[in-house]
Amino acid sequence: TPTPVRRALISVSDKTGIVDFAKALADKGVELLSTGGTARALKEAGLQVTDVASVTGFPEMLDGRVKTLHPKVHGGLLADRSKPEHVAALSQHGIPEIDLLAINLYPFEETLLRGAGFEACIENIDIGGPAMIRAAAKNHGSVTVLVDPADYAGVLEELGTGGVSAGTRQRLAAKAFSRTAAYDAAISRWFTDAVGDGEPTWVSFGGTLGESLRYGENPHQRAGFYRTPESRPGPARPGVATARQLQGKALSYNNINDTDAAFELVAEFDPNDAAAVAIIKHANPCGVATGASLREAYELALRCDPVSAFGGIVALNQTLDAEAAEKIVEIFTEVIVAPAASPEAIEIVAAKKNLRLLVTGGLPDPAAPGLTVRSVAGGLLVQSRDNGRLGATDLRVVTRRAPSEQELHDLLFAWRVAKHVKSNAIVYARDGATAGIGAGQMSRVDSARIAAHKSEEAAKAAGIARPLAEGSVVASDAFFPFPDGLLAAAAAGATAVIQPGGSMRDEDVIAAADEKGLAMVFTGMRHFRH
Ligand code: 93A
Repeated sequence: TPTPVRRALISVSDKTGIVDFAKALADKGVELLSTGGTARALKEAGLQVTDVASVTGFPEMLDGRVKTLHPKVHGGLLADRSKPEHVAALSQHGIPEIDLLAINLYPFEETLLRGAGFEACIENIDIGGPAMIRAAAKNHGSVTVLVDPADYAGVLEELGTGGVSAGTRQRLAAKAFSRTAAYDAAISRWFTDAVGDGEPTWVSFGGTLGESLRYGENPHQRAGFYRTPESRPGPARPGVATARQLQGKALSYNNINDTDAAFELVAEFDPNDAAAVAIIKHANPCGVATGASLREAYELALRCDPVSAFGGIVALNQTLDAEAAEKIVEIFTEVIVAPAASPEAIEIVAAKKNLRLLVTGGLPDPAAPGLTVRSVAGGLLVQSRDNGRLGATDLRVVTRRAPSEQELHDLLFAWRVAKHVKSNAIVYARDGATAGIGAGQMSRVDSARIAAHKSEEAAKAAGIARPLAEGSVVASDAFFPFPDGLLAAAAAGATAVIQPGGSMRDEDVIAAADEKGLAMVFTGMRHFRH
């Protein structure tokens, strides 16, 4: 049912169209309440207006910070007229019903855009206005809320036919909540930025500036890189672009995507424990290894799949040094990313003009919270980041044989790598280095076989008599639905297994492992990645 309007509260910073609107309301017999500046403008136009201060019994105070924040105002906006108790409470406390709120907020965004200083921006954060908007919008069953002068005319028209319809009140309430949400988003973006570490950023009000990229995943696709507002150079944080490019060609869409995958992976390994290197192609690792030095780790990572590593992305968990740089530049590499680089290393890389060298200032924390976003037809999929991490005490031994200390070490290494391999992921590892990786297959047993095949090829290329996977351990990002995948891993020479467990046929899989003399641990955690 349409609600009549007997009393309206008008409080606007942007006075566009307000005198005409208020006049039209007064002509319909609507009583006008208003705040200081608005009341003055309306009185000057010859309208009869009640000051809010005379309703609340308080003067506007604290430079106007407190004008409408009072039960006499909020009671009138929030009382549900269909509830007799609400109506009774208003009359008991002498609170006037407010049927319509016409309002717009202190011009925070405009103040920001004209380049005002911190204090001026703070002073232009409206508190009472959003409170009233939200009160009126919540109570749209009884109250009409107008946050946009463009809506004045339509409401006047409806008032001419007896009242504002429920549909209009709802639509206006939705618009009102959108307005307060956008207003607060603008404040939070600016504030977060203002209290940051002082670097100029790319943030412009209303969004972030995108850097256009030459093309997308393929040359016929257009692309850009849009930084999140909090993204600025500084210590690496997950989900935040902090890298500085020291040299090389402009980064492509695929470079950025792959470099991100490479660096997130290598960050799994504490630089204080060991040097670690990951080589990435198409967002999957070709090889990952830890070592006594970056050079050693790089050589071991490269050994895992030297053919695929051609044109890859190399990520390091420690400062790039000359010894590692010398080795890395021997083959064609697209990007090197590291927390830092020594002057000698920078000089060595400089000989390869196109090679992109990125330094980040630190490593992202794999355990940190955050969000990932992906687009699908019709919307966005958002999820919390896969920040799951396990230690030895989180593992449950399910076989007769428990893993040896060395196996346990390698199992955890393989598990950390598997988290960063597209599903279905199978990772063989030995002595802190991957020995065969099977990625992105629709069947787990295929991934196990591909990883084994790669370990044979890698051994041949390195002149090693037996496949790298022999005597290795194996990680599976999700449970083995049947024993076949596990048997394929056993056939490849794996001696221990890490996997989530939880299959209907866990018993069969465990029995197969026992039969082959394998040690197996369950993580209770899955690491799908698509
Ligand atoms: O300073 S406030 O945060 N505190 C209040 O209690 C309050 N009530 C209304 N800002 C408040 N307002 C805002 O004042 C309104 O949102 C509107 O933008 C402005 C209108 O002030 P005036 O009528 O004095 O020009």
